Amino acid sequence: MDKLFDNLMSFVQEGEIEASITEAKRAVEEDGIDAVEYLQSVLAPVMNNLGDQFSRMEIFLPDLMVAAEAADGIRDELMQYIEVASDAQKGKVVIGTISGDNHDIGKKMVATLLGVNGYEILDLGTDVDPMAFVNAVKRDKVDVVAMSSLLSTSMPFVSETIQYLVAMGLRDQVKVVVGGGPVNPEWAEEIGADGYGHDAKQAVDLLDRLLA
Ligand code: B12
Repeated sequence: MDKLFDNLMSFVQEGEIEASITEAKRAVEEDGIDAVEYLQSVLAPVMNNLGDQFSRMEIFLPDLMVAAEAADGIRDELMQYIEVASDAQKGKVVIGTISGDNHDIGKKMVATLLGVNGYEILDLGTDVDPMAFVNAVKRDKVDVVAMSSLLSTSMPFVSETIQYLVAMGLRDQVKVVVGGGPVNPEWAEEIGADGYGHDAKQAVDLLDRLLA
């Protein structure tokens, strides 16, 4: 995986979006790497590494935007190799990135992996208003509300969503799970969520456990 990480990292750092996508495709087709494994073990670490570089001010926002475009392109390209479960019977999940937050790379990865593992996914996108999650519980009878928050400034809206669910008598009908950079298990417990997932794989394990 180290070689694949280095390959992808160098293309992304050079801002070579097309070459990044071609490299991901090559890894799957020629090296025989499983597409989901590539997303989890190559693309995610590359993005996280770039995040660290951004924090140290070694790279800047335009670099991140190019990286995000490459990540989106790679995910779209690799979808053709990923078998989404046609009998999505494990449960229905509404997922979204909370109000004020437009980060969606990780959220899409979680949605993809849950879909692959037999969950029906209703993806509300990014910058999702708390009431939109509440409405999905009311209207669409979802089993799980999954909220992603990458910005500390948006975290209060995650908590607000749970408070609305409680106030409207809907909290007992659904499981609520949370994830994203600044989120941790202690905070998840504090705001009354049912669980926290550190990555997309953990999200699947968490839902399997909660809905068992
Ligand atoms: C890419 C990126 C961007 C891209 C986003 C593109 C896109 N379409 O998503 C762009 C360039 C647009 C961007 C913009 C901004 N960003 Co930004 N960004 C990042 C970066 C580098 C990577 C995020 C990412 O995609 N990681 C890879 C994915 C795979 O990981 P992930 O998102 O964490 O998701 C995994 C897990 O967290 C988990 N997970 C995620 N969601 C969920 C949900 C559930 C339910 C579960 C169970 C699990 C789960 O599973 C995922 C898959 O494994 C992070 C740094 C970092 N290390 O996180 C900063 C970061 C999140 N950004 C940051 C900031 C400040 C911003 C801006 C405000 C910058 C600015 N000054 O304008 C804007 C905000 C715009 C907005 N309103 O949202 C800060 C946030 C700080 C904070 N704690 O509040 C970070 C941490 C950078 C930093 N160190 O300062 N950003």
